[in-house]
Amino acid sequence: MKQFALVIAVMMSLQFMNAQENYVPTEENLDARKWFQDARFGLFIHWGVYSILGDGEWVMNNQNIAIDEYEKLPSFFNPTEFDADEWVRMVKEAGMKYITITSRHHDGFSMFDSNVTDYTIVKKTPYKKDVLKLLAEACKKEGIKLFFYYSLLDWHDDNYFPRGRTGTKIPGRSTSGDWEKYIAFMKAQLTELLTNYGEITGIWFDGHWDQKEWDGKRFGALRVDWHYDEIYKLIHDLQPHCLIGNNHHIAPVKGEDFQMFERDLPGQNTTGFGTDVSDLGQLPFETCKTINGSWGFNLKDRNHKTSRELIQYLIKASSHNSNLLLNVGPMPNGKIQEKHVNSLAEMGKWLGKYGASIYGTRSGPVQRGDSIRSTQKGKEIYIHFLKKQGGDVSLKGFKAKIKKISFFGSDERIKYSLKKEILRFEIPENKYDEIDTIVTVTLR
Ligand code: JFZ
Repeated sequence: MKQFALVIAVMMSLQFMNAQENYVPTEENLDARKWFQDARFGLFIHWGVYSILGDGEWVMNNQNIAIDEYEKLPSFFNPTEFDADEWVRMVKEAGMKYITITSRHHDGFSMFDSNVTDYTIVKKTPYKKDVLKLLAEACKKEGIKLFFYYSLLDWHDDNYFPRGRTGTKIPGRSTSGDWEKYIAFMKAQLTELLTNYGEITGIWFDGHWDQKEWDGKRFGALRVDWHYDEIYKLIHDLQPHCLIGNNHHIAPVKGEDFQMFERDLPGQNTTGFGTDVSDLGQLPFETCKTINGSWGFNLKDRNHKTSRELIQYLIKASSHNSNLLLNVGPMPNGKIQEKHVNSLAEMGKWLGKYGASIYGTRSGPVQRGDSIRSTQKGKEIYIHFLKKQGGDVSLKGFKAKIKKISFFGSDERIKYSLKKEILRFEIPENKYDEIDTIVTVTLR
């Protein structure tokens, strides 16, 4: 019986996954993965015509806005204050190395010039400009890498049929459609995105889960074939280095280049819909997180995290061997709310001082829940103390041979003892930092 289930599972995965089975990443791709892991920190941008309503990017679904009503939104999307250079400057000052921006979200509206649909920022808004093009140019000038978020799920397109689990109460959705045409449409758009905007460092897919059976508790089988084999191959053929990630919350699918986590650190599943620990793969990790509680602009969301919380989250992500993709939802005028701009500037200031303990590091050997995390780069181990605790520290299970210990950025040595794999030293009261007390252990 068990074997039978396994055979069925394998058949299903073959039928529905159709991964890029023979995918061998190119040299360029492996280099890009290394760059990605070293970068550690990027900006996520959720921006679309939904921003006008100030109620998040799911507003069409959450308020059940009919197709023909929603189609009025583009006619008043006019972000006259948008300044791509200003966004990129902000990103640089925050110490971020890349941007991932929504090229098309679940509402199906393209924030770029496309020849395969009229439902685009260029054809339907008074603004008329291709904001992705403007951003791509600004990024290129400043050496910031660019990723495009691309939704597989579409609440607007007739050919997104069969319908998924979401958007079922949106009035005006067609009752028939041609799935293969929808796949062809996505391929055409991805070709545009990977042809007209110079070097694109990655594509960030989302929406896979819309086509999974759901019994209110658990996801079941997938109902469609996403043709990942063809889509992933197309991307890698156009730009071999391009890093493919998919927010499907399952183990990596062949053809992908990084594994992403949503509102959760790798190995944790506090949201309940996150990736199972058993599905952690070998690819570079990225976790995405909001500054308040929303991805798209939400006028009433006051749940802003403090810069201390955000910095500590970045440290935790790095200690989990993961990047942090931190989100902002720009306003319909093209500005990013001041509170978020300020928090990013604070993070940048911190990274300006302590960046060596984050950039280019991998997970370190000492991890104690929320209070002590560590990162490592070569012979340097950075132990991050995130909470104030008694002056004497003792860390069990420390196996490496030590050359010296000091506070980050200082030559002054800290006295320590290392016996039976227990590392002991003292952090004096005046050395405690409210955000992060970093002790550098240099190995022999
Ligand atoms: C997705 C998007 O729906 C959301 O708008 C945002 O872009 C975020 C980064 O990614 O969020 C999800 C992902 C998975 C589920 C729901 C929302 N899910 O499994 O039900």
